[in-house]
Amino acid sequence: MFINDSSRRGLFGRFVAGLARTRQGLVGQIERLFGSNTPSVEDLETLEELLIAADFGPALAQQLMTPLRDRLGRRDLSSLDQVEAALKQGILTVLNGTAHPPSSENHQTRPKILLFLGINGSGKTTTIGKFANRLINEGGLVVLAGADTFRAAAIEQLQLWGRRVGADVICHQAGADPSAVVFDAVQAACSRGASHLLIDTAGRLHTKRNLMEELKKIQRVVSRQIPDAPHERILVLDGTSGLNALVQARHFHEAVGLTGLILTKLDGTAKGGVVVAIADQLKLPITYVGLGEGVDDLQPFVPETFTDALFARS
Ligand SMILES: Nc1nc2c(ncn2[C@@H]2O[C@H](COP(=O)(O)OP(=O)(O)OP(=O)(O)O)[C@@H](O)[C@H]2O)c(=O)[nH]1
Ligand SMILES: [Mg+2]
Repeated sequence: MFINDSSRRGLFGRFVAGLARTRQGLVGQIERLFGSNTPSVEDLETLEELLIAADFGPALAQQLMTPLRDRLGRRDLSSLDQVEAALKQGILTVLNGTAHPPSSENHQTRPKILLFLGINGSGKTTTIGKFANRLINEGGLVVLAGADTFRAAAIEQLQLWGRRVGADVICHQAGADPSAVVFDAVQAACSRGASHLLIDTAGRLHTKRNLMEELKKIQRVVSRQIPDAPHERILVLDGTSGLNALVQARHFHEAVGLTGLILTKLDGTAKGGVVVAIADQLKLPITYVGLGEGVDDLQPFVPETFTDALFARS
């Protein structure tokens, strides 16, 4: 996705608002800690605890602290600005160390097929609605597949999003075989000349073997119709579920080979450090983040914007 200067400024504002809780919890405390006095060894201990409390995870928190401790030892760390700059740099290095997401602009095949996965309530259906809206605003023709045939009202929820954003929805009755829905949806997307097919799946616990097998079956059905599809396999993670997200991601990655992650509900948590922990541990690209429930609240994840917004002064 091409992001010009003015949309980057808009993006920054959204990240500033969406990360308010994490910023208050983490950066607010850092300002109190280092605002008026020279950093001490004990202050750096407290900073490490703050990072852990914001869900950066103990290993990453320690890793981020190492350069700060070295600098303090060399008497080269004397102000809040220096502490923040060093921390920001460390976070950015981790975020920039992940794999690059597959480029959607250069994608030749139509339709491009994206499979959305995740545990119950992580935000899959909402994310699909918001994502479809983005694609349609960019001129795309989008079809949605209601392959969550399990949860009551899941099909209606997707249909509502379809009407709201202007996307066709292919679905069967509740209780139908999800693979059969997906088969029909691929046919429909091809015959309608759709640019994208977004597949909504039922929430599933990563520990349930049969449900993970069902995902593989969906994948097989799609790839039999279009050999290199599904082109993206995106895990939707609830940002408020903390480091649990790491365990989920590992299981889903093993089952389907994820191409990217979307973290939702960052607006609802003071533990936004989980974004950095996930990037550090999994090295999978975080493509978008959910910063609210509204149709415009799915935003591309730009590491620099994330870090700048995290440390923005009000
Ligand atoms: N604040 C906030 N709420 C969100 C965000 N994304 C999703 N939600 C809310 O999270 C709840 C669950 O979202 P769904 O999209 O239904 O989640 P799901 O993964 O499809 O759930 P199942 O299909 O039951 O597994 C809804 O109330 C959404 O409005 C977000 O980025 N921020
Ligand atoms: Mg759903």
